[in-house]
Amino acid sequence: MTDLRERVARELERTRRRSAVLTEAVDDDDLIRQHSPLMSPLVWDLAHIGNQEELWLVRDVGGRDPVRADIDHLYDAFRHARKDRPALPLLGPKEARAYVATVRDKALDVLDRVHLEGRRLTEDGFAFGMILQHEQQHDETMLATHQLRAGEAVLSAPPPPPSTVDVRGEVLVPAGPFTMGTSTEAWALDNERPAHVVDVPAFFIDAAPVTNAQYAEFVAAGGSPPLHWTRDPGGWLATGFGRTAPIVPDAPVVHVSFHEASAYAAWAGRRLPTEAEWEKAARWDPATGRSRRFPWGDEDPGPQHANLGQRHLGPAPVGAYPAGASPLGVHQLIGDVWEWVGSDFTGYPGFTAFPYREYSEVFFGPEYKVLRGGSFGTDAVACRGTFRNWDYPIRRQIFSGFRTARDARPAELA
Ligand code: AVJ
Ligand code: FE
Repeated sequence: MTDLRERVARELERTRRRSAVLTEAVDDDDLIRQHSPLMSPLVWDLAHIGNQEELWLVRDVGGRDPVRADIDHLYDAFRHARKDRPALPLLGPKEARAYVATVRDKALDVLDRVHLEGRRLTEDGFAFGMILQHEQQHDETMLATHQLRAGEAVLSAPPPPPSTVDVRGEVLVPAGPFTMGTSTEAWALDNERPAHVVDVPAFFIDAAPVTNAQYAEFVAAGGSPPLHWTRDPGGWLATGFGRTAPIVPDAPVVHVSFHEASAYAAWAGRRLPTEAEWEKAARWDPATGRSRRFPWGDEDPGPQHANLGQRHLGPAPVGAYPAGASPLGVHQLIGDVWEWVGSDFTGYPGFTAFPYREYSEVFFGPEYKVLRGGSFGTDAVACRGTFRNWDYPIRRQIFSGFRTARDARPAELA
């Protein structure tokens, strides 16, 4: 139990340091400005992180008095669209920093004192895990805002590791049932639950995400370039976080929409994997028939497994993470780029919203497509083999790429 509380406190602290980097890298004027109508001002994300922490940990779990009930409406994502947020009477940079620090002190006090057992919201520290993942999700959103921001580079990180193995072609995933989703992962969110068996016909899936070089061929054949690409006499350039350089041919393509990903797949005579196919490729262990937490097994992600956590500011080349491959030899399913799959965002059989409908359920339906596996901008705590992200199919400001798949033909299975 103390272990759990210590782990939560450590992760809250580590995550807050990242939020601080993302909001201290720019000046006050930049923090309150809107860098794209698709995104909130960074100072909105910061206070919203604190407001969610106040609502769930201080008020609900802790039963404490509100810190700032008067500002709840400003930071309710359903009350004001992102494009309207700059015009709101938001907390300024100094006030927002003081607010999140006050809330954090109270949340840590709640963490020290609250009984975690006997209430589903706090069992295994769920509410703390949810709020931690919420902040990490906004850290990725803020990173996407940085990517859209014009001007000098303000963030830096070492380059991703080089490729060490040759990864190419496709992998056969044999037909049969597998367990999709989870009923046991303590901090899994409602849309990942419950575990259920899905029978998946045999299919082939790319051993790696589609690369810049592969995607550039599609662009040459009439496809749309990804966001942040510009043409140069010598080839394509990509701008990342204020730095422009030639595209890395063997790195996964990033900043493509679902529509562009689908068009590429059709051009290549293939299709996007379904969500069930993606998860079977990522979790199914052919030796035991069991579904694992990650492609490499049940161990939490380490730097040897996957490009996660904003350690690097871009995807690593294909073949950079052999230790993260699945038993069947599918690479880089976790980290690098979110992967569009060909499925709508819907609830699994037996889904129940928890702890609030607005996290997932209100987004179920055909308007949203699913992305899997996390990106270089996703924290390891907010990324699992079962984790589901979603967005509108036209969106490409997120760190989105894809891989392709196809049905297996009977003659290929003999
Ligand atoms: C899961 C990334 C689609 O950013 O809209 C953050 C996460 N939900 N605050 C989003 C989320 C509420 C969500 N995504
Ligand atoms: Fe949020």
